[in-house]
Amino acid sequence: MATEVNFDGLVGLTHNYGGLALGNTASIKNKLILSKPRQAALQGLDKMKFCHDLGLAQAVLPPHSRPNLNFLKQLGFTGSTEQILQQAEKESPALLVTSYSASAMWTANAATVSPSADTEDEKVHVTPANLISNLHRSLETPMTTKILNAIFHDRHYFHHHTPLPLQANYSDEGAANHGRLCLDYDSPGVELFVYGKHSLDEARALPRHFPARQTLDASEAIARLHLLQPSKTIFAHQHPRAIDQGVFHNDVLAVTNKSVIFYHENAYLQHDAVMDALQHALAPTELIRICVSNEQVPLADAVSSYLFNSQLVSINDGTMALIAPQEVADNRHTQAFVKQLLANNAQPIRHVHYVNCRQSMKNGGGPACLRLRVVLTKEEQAAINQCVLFTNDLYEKLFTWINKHYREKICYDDLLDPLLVEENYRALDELTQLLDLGCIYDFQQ
Ligand code: SUG
Repeated sequence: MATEVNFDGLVGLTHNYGGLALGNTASIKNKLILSKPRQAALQGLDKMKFCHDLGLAQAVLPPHSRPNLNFLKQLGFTGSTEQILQQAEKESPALLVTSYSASAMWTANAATVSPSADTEDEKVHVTPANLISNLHRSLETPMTTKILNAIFHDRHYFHHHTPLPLQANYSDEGAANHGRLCLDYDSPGVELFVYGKHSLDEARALPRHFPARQTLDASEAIARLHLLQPSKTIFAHQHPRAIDQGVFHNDVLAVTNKSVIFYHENAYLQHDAVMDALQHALAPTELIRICVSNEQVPLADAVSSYLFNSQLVSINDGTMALIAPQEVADNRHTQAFVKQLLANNAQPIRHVHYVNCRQSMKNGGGPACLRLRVVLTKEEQAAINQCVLFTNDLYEKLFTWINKHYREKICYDDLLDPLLVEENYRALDELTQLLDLGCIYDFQQ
């Protein structure tokens, strides 16, 4: 028996709107608006509780320590914490904001994970994403590597790879560009890798305005490292026009679960060929395609509502549910589509649940961005750190912890406040005890 466990990122104490992510329209639009870290963290926690109450396996990943003072020191800022922050702000407000980013909350970008049913050595393979497309996100990789090693520590079950080379040819954004299709979680699956560019082939279509964040070279390397069967591994080209309209990750336009792929017709460059390849690799299991046309949901509405960034999950009664952002209910196109979807009994999605994750959405992170899917057998699940698994008790503890430590609001000037740094240390120190993570943060050394 294998289960899909969703590892959600706990929103960090310095959640803010830096306007740092080129190609992510929400991030750019909301640059430097007031952020509400406590509300953001509670919205994330509520989503975890909702999934847990639905009977899904849920777990949590801790935030990273911010500001990242080592990063600022590496760039030549010196002195006390206060002096480092003041110098950085004087020279480059963007660098100051970068050092404070809580972007590790979007754990769909933490790593690519292949379940043991798909790999030749029958281990779970994990490759942390290098996230080199954006400076603030690239700062996550060393800490993410440490955290994943601390949680999935048993080498008998888990094979950890180092992140890919820190070079543009190998730009990798993790599970946000990776999907899996299978009959059941424990049967061998087809892994789908979606890329926006190929380093060696200039002739391929590239976006004109925004960067393509995932390369084919990176995806191919991960498939090799994870010992996947070539006949069950499909590489698909993301549509460059979609990237230019704000689809910076494939999970903004597509989501898979078991044998279902739910996607927008503009998600892939040659979507018929991609679907044929998936069906061929998945046979004899039938691929269930739920394709949404531009006419049903215009691309701009798909991006603003994040319909496809819903979590598509299997419920114990054998049906599927979509856990969608509240914005889907508020948009007339997506609302009409959902009505149509639920009226169609020929497909397995029987419920659509709405969750409020607006604080994250304003930075371009929907429900599916906030979670890393890890398919685990019973033995593998028993071999991980048990304290990160979500229970009602953990919910109560995290609820109290957030209310005790998080600020209600953060504006740009607060980033110069050394007290915020102290608060962050105190809170994370307590969290490592709550989650039994040991001393994983630099400030604990
Ligand atoms: O990488 N936003 C993130 C959102 C990630 C969403 N993840 C998935 N689609 N899986 C990004 O663009 C904005 C940070 C800021 O501007 O402060 C940011 O990094």
